[in-house]
Amino acid sequence: MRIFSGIQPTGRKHLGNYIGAVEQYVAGQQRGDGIYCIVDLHAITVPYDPAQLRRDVYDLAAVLLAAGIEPQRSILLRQSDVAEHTELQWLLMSSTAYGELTRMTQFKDKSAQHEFISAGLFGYPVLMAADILLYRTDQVPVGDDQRQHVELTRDVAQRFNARFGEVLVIPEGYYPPVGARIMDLQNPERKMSTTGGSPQGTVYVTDEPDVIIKKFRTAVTDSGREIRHHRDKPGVSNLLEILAAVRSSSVQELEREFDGVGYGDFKLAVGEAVAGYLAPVRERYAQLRADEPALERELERGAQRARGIASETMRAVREAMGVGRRAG
Ligand code: AQP
Repeated sequence: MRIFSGIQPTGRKHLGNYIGAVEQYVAGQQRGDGIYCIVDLHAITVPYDPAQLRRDVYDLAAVLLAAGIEPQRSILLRQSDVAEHTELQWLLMSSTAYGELTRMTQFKDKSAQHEFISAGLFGYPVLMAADILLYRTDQVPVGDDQRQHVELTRDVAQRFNARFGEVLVIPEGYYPPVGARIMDLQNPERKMSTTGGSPQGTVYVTDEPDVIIKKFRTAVTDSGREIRHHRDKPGVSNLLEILAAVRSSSVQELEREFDGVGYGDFKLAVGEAVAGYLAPVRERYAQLRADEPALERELERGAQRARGIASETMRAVREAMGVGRRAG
């Protein structure tokens, strides 16, 4: 089984990215062949600083390796190193409806945040579809916010196959059972986010343990006393999900364990658990990040392996679409 996912090199990665995505990449290595892609071409669809983008790619490569992506086992690559991603995006544009793209909630949210709305931002979901379909992916581990994009990828692939023949593999989304949508600690009605969150409500993978504990101690809960997962208790429910994810236990077990415990002690317990969970990652990250040439070598090795798979898919796609010289 082939597993593929992309992740943007934008700023520091937060606990939502880590639990909802990165942890799933590491676990995916037990189920199949993983391809994990640092999607720098997605990052340029909103205003950005070129020098910072290069640094962000290395930061993220170090986070992924520190988390447990094994480059001997999985492919870790930088999207822009494999030109087939953008070629396939263009070819898939003709199998994508304009109306579909206008309905993407991420496009609506992001375009409301910026004065200049790039055409790249509009085409973002097609590039994501190309990333996934290029590697004949079976499974895509992502957080809940990417559900709509994965569904679009499936629709585009099905439409392509119906028109040009059975060339593309139809992928399935894979959403973690707990932690698919980690919420902002200060505003538990909104997802923890790189751009839309509150500083105190966003826990970063590289935060110091005391900073993490402080963020949890000040997390918003409610005026009740019960530690229970319920729609009316978004703050407490979020904390229960976070703790379940980092301890690999279930929300129900935790409800029993914390029955009768006060919110203050509960928040401290979650903060300490998260700080302990991220501490080894932060330490390995610091070592790996210090050696940029080694990170670059890993990315180049990953790109070489990825190109082998990508070029085969592109041969089949071009042939089916009647584009370019006839194969063989
Ligand atoms: N709050 C979240 N809970 C669970 N999973 C999440 N993901 C993002 N937020 C949460 C998942 O992380 C992966 C990488 O997302 P990305 O490449 O979009 O990275 P980002 O832009 O830095 O993440 P954000 O926070 O989602 O940015 P904003 O909100 O600014 O657009 C994906 O699999 C995603 O589902």
